[in-house]
Amino acid sequence: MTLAPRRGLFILLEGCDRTGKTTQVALLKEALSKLEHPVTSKRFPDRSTTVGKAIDGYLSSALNLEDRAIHLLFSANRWEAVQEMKRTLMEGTHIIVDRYSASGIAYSVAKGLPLDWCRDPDRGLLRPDLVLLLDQPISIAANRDGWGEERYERVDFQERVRSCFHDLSTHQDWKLIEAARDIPTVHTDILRHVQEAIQRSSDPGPLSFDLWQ
Ligand code: 2DT
Repeated sequence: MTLAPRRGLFILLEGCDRTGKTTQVALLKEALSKLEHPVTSKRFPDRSTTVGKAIDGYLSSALNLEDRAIHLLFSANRWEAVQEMKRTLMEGTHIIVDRYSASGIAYSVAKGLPLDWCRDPDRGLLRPDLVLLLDQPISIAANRDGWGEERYERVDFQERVRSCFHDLSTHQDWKLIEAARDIPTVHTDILRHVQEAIQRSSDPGPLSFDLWQ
């Protein structure tokens, strides 16, 4: 009898714009690969799908959509990835994800949409095993080169997104990562949390399709 492999962990990095998520996802992936953990990464929005192309048009301001319509497209973009993510995790590969449902909620709540309404379309999605919230004062991000090029890069808006991330994190066991430090220090901190999670979950149990439930 062949035993099924121990399933992979769904590791999520969240945070406001320019908190270094993309850099940290790449470093974490490299570090876990070196430690011989099967690992892959993914980011949302996934702009490669039909839904993702519409989202990309919206983000680059080529397309205008109602706030609720774009919110539902972001959610659909996560739902359409579920089967592929499930397969990858069940094969024993960890997935490091750059943004997910919390971004969906935080950015739409920052536009003024009600929290419950924002959460509803994502109810029952695959739940992450570990959430790392990269956090820093918005003034630090706003001093980075190129700030203001993206649709959402405005200080007042990002302040509201940050505050929503904080509200979401208080109800859950998220790890708050102080992102205003040098890249290797932040990486070491993240890797420590991830290694602890991997060690803790010698048997991570079945996948949970109960996000926000
Ligand atoms: P990147 O710059 O990280 O590609 O993000 N966003 C993202 C939402 O408004 N809702 C969502 O559900 C997700 C996943 C955050 C592009 C922008 O899209 C926002 C920034």
